[in-house]
Amino acid sequence: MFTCRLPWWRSSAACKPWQLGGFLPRVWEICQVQSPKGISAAVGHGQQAGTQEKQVLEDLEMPLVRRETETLFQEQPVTGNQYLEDALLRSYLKTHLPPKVLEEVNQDLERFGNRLLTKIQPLGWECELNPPVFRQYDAWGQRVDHILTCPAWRRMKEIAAEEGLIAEAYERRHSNWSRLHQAVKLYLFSSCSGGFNCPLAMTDGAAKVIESLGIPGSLKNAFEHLTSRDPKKFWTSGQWMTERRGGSDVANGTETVARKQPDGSYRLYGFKWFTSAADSDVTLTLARVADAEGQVKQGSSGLSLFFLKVRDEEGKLNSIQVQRLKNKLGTRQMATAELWLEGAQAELISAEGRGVASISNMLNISRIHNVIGAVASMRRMISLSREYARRRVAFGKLLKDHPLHMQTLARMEVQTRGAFLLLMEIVRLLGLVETNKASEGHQLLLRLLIPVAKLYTGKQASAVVVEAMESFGGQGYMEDTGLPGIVRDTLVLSIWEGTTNILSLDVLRSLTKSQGQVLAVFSSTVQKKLELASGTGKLDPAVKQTRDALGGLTRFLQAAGSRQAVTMELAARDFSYTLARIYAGALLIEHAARPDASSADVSAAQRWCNQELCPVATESRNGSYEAEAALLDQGLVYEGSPAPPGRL
Ligand code: UCC
Repeated sequence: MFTCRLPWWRSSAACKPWQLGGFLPRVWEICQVQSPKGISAAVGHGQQAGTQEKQVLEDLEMPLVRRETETLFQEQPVTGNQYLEDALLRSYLKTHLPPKVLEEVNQDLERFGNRLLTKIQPLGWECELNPPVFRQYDAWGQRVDHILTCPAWRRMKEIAAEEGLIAEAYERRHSNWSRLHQAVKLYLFSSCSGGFNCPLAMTDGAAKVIESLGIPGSLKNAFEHLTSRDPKKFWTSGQWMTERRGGSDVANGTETVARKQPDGSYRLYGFKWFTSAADSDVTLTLARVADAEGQVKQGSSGLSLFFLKVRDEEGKLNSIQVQRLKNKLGTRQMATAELWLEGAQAELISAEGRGVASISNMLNISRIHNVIGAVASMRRMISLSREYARRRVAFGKLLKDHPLHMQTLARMEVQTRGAFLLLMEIVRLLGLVETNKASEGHQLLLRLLIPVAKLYTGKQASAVVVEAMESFGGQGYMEDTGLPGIVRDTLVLSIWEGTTNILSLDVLRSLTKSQGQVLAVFSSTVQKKLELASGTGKLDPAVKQTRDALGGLTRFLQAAGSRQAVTMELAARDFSYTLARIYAGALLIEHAARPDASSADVSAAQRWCNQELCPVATESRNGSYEAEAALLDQGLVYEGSPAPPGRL
């Protein structure tokens, strides 16, 4: 038996003799050969294949106990440059980017794809193997509170700077396409980042908050660090929002108090229950400013936003104590800590009482990163499943020749395509907003689509990666394949940055705040996309299904005014799913209506639109929400009374 330090999926270079350290080249040869059922040898090994085949046959002729080593290996899926292998991504860029931008972006992504494959994936795996360690005391009993991260994690930070994974969005060298360029790089980086995508999400959010404040003088230096391409200068940021009393209900859960100092700065006192990437350099956090009598205002309007450095120049914590690191289901590569703020020096950066509104700029960016992570996980798992299906034999033929297996992969692909196009749409809109090219309609649409995409893709990704894991059979459940790690890290995507229900309520918030305008823009944008695709023959049924769904949505909304608030709340999740499905359907149709669209593009649009596109109308017609409201009213839900069929 041997164990390869890198799992096969992390790098196409896995199992190469120079990475197996002391293992014999013989092991390498055998690990690359055919299965006895006749799968072709790996491409590119040409002449070697004959010798290897001979060796396998010789081995197989021996009794099992005498075989030099085991030959009945599972076939290892090997993927290449993830940019070059992503047909949808490439066709999207080709369709939307102006030629000059496309040329530059294409070059950068191809190079980055190679770097990811050869250098970054192995580092990501090192991060998996070496999670952070918390050392509270030194050998002499002194409290030190050190969070020790591995060299690969620290190298990821340097790479993030070198690649401009934050900088790209703020330099704006491709004008409104800069955000999209950055998002695509993050999408490629995400599933081999060893969890470093998390601090980057918050760093981007912090830079965004500072930029939206007009980069005040006191934060200029921080902004330069957060958006730097210089690894020595680059800072990451945390986002300390969650306290013991509430992760979702920030307004009522935040107990941290800010006391003003004679020099105008503040000192923060409180306890932060979840602080992701606690090794970050700086953070944004919420607190209640105490008045002269030490009193604070409760609720949302009592919250203000603060910026603080986690450590001083000498690396000493800023009056912060680390209580412990969290023991999480996933994202174990990243240190999430419980922190006591014991007078941490901080700067007030929002107007007093406008903390939630100010930090929502950060939330919206980190929610987009969440979408990036979701789409990236789905894409990664499907690439691997597809590769595996090309190599693995069951019942006498390759998995790819089993119709039921391929139907499962195709369904996952359709989900991933819809999610990918939603992501591209959001970052396209964000790019317009950030370069003052957006209309009011674009801004409203962006406000609506961020929570919609976050909640929908978070759920989709969890389902898709679990399904993809199953497509490997028992192998998918084995830790050293790396697949369970992807699954674990994906499951958090429906939780952090706002759960599905909280995001569904945020969708309603955007509707109320804009007095319904967000939906008017949503509807007209979908209609425009459908008009462009009308009359293309194959897509006509999909166009009709989407139009019908839009009609159902409109009728639901027309009746909404007469409904009780509780009914609208009960409909919030289905309503958000409806928006996601209709909009993604329109995007898939638009993409499939291009003159050079592939048959896969057309088929994805057709399949997507074959699903229930307007669940909120169906449920509403069935009277589900009223029935659930009545059950709630009578307290029956708590007594285990079943919800209407098919609903959770
Ligand atoms: O989990 C966390 C870190 C994890 C690591 C991150 C990595 C992710 C990337 C992954 C990469 C793969 S940090 C914790 C995350 N916590 C949350 O997301 C909080 C969830 N809760 C909510 O979102 C709630 O809806 C709250 C906290 C926003 C509700 O607060 P309030 O105060 O009760 O809400 P209000 O009163 O409705 O809103 C206050 C103001 C309003 O503005 P004004 O006063 O002008 O009317 C709202 O319109 O804030 C505005 N506002 C927003 N504006 C609220 N939400 C938004 C929004 N999303 N966009 C714009």
